[in-house]
Amino acid sequence: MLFSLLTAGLSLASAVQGSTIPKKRATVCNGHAELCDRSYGNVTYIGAHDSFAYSTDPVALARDQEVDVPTQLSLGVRLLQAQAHDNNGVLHFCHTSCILFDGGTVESYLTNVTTFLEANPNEVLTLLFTNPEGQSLPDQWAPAFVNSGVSKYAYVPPHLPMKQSEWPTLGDMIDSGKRVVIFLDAGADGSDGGVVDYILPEFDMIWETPFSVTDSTFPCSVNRTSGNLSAADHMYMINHSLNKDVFSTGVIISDPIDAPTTNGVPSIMANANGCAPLGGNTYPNFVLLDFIDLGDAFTAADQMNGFSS
Ligand SMILES: *[C@@H]1O[C@H](CO)[C@@H](O)[C@H](O)[C@H]1NC(C)=O
Ligand SMILES: *[C@@H]1O[C@H](CO)[C@@H](O)[C@H](O)[C@H]1NC(C)=O
Ligand SMILES: *[C@@H]1O[C@H](CO)[C@@H](O)[C@H](O)[C@H]1NC(C)=O
Ligand SMILES: *[C@@H]1O[C@H](CO)[C@@H](O)[C@H](O)[C@H]1NC(C)=O
Ligand SMILES: CC(=O)N[C@H]1CO[C@H](CO)[C@@H](O)[C@@H]1O
Repeated sequence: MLFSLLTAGLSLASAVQGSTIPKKRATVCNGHAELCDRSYGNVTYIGAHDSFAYSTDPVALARDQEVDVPTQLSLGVRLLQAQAHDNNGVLHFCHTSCILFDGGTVESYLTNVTTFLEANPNEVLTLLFTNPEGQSLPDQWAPAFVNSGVSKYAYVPPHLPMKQSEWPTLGDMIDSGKRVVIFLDAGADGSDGGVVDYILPEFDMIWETPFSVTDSTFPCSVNRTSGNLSAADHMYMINHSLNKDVFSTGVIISDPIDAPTTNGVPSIMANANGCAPLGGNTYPNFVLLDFIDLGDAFTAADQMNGFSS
């Protein structure tokens, strides 16, 4: 009797203790212990421009990458950019048009993202997609996020817009499991027929430098922005890819020949330092690059995040 009371007491004690043990906290976030206590809005991430448009074929002019999305992620890319178009009633990632470069369905692309998230539980990832045709968020975008499994990781902010300083820490995002931040350039305000709480309006919270740049000095300006937050209260992205004007025809393509220099530390740091005064004296949150496997972008990101060895 005494014995069973004792064991009952013990199991009650351990049950009570079990419920009060704090949830295991992430100790390494996006590869660095220091990042666990850092706000999502105070980290520099490397992004892959047109991430789906990869090809090893040098004559595939519509390509912007030469390694696939799983490889980009394994190299350290933590923002994936892609442009979506309707292809016979299904949302596909395509470059300008699906005839030029069809990267397959958004849902199959996102399934690769889920595979990465499941295998890498201590990583925070940003998805920045463009919606040039104004496809419906509830009817076209949300099913791709739900069916692929990405939506269960999607972070929903407590209010909109979020200032750069208001984002949670990477540690909090990882602990909560809500570690994917999803931005859309157009339609997330409901203008394309409805909102989805985890699909966020990009330009209200992120400004961008000009795109289709052909000047290798990358002069900085606040090119695309919207909403009521100041430039300093926005996060910001530098579009650091150098394009070539083919035979001065006005047709621009991204050029892998320049990529090792463009994606090198001096070129990225010069651009970042040129933009910092416009961004409240902080480094860019996102550095968007072509041909992510060339150059040394991750060293530049480490430097901006304060990890230079
Ligand atoms: C998704 O992953 C598979 C292999 O794991 C790969 O063949 C495919 O190209 C990937 N898709 C993209 C868009 O990278
Ligand atoms: C943004 O940059 C594009 C070229 O990339 C240019 O055509 C446009 O005028 C710029 N807009 C603003 C507001 O700076
Ligand atoms: C900006 O603020 C005004 C006044 O508070 C509000 O009516 C408007 O909706 C805001 N715009 C955005 C884009 O948040
Ligand atoms: C993060 O904060 C530090 C310290 O204020 C700053 O030097 C750095 O530029 C910030 N990085 C970003 C991306 O905001
Ligand atoms: C050249 C370049 O990288 N341009 C891109 C800048 O970023 C926006 C994404 O928001 C893309 O639409 C541009 O293609």
